[in-house]
Parts: sequence; C-alpha cells; structure tokens
Amino acid sequence: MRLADQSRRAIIRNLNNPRAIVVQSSIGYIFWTDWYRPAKIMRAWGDGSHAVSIVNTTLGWPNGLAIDWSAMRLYWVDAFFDKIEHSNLDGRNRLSLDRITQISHPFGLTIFEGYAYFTDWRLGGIVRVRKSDGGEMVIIRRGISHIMHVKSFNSNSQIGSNFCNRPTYPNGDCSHFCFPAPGSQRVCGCPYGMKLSLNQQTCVDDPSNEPPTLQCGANSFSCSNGKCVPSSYRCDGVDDCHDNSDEMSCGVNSNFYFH
Ligand SMILES: [Ca+2]
Repeated sequence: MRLADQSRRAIIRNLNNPRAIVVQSSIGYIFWTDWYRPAKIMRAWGDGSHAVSIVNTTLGWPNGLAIDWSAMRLYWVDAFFDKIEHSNLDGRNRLSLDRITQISHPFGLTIFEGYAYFTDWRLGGIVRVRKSDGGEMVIIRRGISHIMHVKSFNSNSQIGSNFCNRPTYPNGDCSHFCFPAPGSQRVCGCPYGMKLSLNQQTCVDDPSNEPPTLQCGANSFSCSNGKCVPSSYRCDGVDDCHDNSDEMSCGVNSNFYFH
C-alpha cells in the first residue's frame, strides 16, 4: 500500500499460515514465515516475485523475524523448538543462539546493535541476549501477558538506497509503485484497477483488475459491512467486525460463555 493515497495491491497470494514479515529494502528482499506444516521461511523480491523457501527443515512455529542490518543476517524465533536461530540472507550458514538459559514461548524479535530482544509469552516480558551466542541474558521487562511484537529502528545501520529512492530517477521512474529488487534493479507496479503499460513503468486503467473486496476466503467470516475476519473470531465475545455482526446469532447462551 502507498501511504500517500492508500492505493494498494496484493503482491503475494495463497499463503497458508503467515506469521512474521520483514523487508530488507536496500537489497530488495521481503522475508516472511509460514507455520503451516512443514513450516518455512520464504524470501521474495520486493514486488513479491521470485519467492523461494530459504529455510524449511527443523522449523516448528517461526513466530518472529528480524534483520541484523549491520551483519546482513536474518534472525528468527521458533516457539516450538524454543530457540533463536540466524542465517545469511539466503538461508545458509544457519546458527543457533545456544547460550540462552530461559526461553519458553518466544514470539517477537528484533536486533539492535550487539543484542537480540525477544518477547516471551511464558515469561510475560521482553528479554535481551547477546546476538552472537545468546549469552548475557537479562529480562528487561516483565508483567505483560501475551506480548507479541517488539521492534527497533537503528538510524546508524538501517541506511542505504535503492533504485526507488535515487534523486535522479524519482520513484524509479514508475508512475505508481516502485519495488526494489536485487541487483540494484526495480520493478514497477500498479494498484487495483490499473495495469502496467508496455514500457513496464506507467500504469493505465484496467477495470478488470479490481480488488478482491467483497469475497472473504474459506477460513473467513463475512461481516455485514463487507469486512473479512477469521472464522475463529465469530462468537468469541469481541466485536471484530466493528458492526458486531460476528457476535450476532450466536445462540441464546453466548453471553455466558465468556466471563
Ligand atoms: Ca468476534
């Protein structure tokens, strides 16, 4: 999605159980995890093309992903095997932070300078360990139940440019979306309702390319207002649709199931 005008399009479809995502924008990669068995860590170009699985063995619930920008390595937490691992950006040279003494249901992860910070549901907090081997563990915050993500931004190391942000070719000479891609390339893209013209840079109207708005997927519930929410959100006591339609027709005793 482009923040300026909220135009958007899907770039990767048919995921099973996606969980974490990170973007390495100077090289032009997207990484994401999918915990549908066999769980895997995927990598694609910035436009969603060239998707490949880079880690797919001895992986259970890869909940969190992070990039170590100074070392250009990919880190992940696995809540099934209760460990943090890292590899280079093509999944090779896989290593584990073996010196972590306490980790029991990690969820989110971020790397900042020499440390990895992860959230842990059983500890209910945020833990810091040395990013090289997991040593020097410190629980820096406790008492947060079901804490999910932890993020950091380092203006010293998260620097660089790509084909899409060079002053000489504003927005990569693309009329709409500019996706960075490996090899200092870029791919132009178009929002819903448009398609690329033959020059592969300019979007032209294409009414046949409309967004998949009204139809919810197989595991979704269609709210009265057109929104889609996961089927498991139906009748769980929370108004997820924001029109309460996922909490209607739930049976007479539904209000008593949740205390
Ligand atoms: Ca609900």
